[in-house]
Amino acid sequence: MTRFTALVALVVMSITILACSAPTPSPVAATSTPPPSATLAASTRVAVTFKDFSVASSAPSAKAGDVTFEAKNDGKLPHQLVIVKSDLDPAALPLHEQKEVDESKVQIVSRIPDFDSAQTKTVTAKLAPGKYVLLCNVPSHYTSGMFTAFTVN
Ligand SMILES: [Cu+2]
Repeated sequence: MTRFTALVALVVMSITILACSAPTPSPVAATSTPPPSATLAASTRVAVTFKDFSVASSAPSAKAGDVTFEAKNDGKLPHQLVIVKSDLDPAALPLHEQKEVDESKVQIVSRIPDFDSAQTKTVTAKLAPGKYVLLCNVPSHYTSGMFTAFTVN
């Protein structure tokens, strides 16, 4: 009983000493989870809205560098975001079997695979100046109008 009490006292003392000598936890928490403002400052953010069947971006262009695309599926069907670098007319990219963009014939910079209705997904890509097309390459979606032009300056 007395040994147990002594042990408890020792444990309590140790915890107190540890708590006093330990560095304050707030700077650690701050470095492990940067505030949202730091993320915003680090890269340009562009919202891209997907519907059945259209793609619309919140801005027509961005500055060269890291660009974060926040893709929101406001449609009923699953969609995807494919970022293509191309000087071609956005409506005239080479097709595979008249249904989808032939991905072997265009320069794909980055993509978000199929994401469901009501989901929002993000991808960050380092973009060089030039002309781009943001499109959905689910079969027949591009030919149904799911693309929009995007310029990087
Ligand atoms: Cu689609």
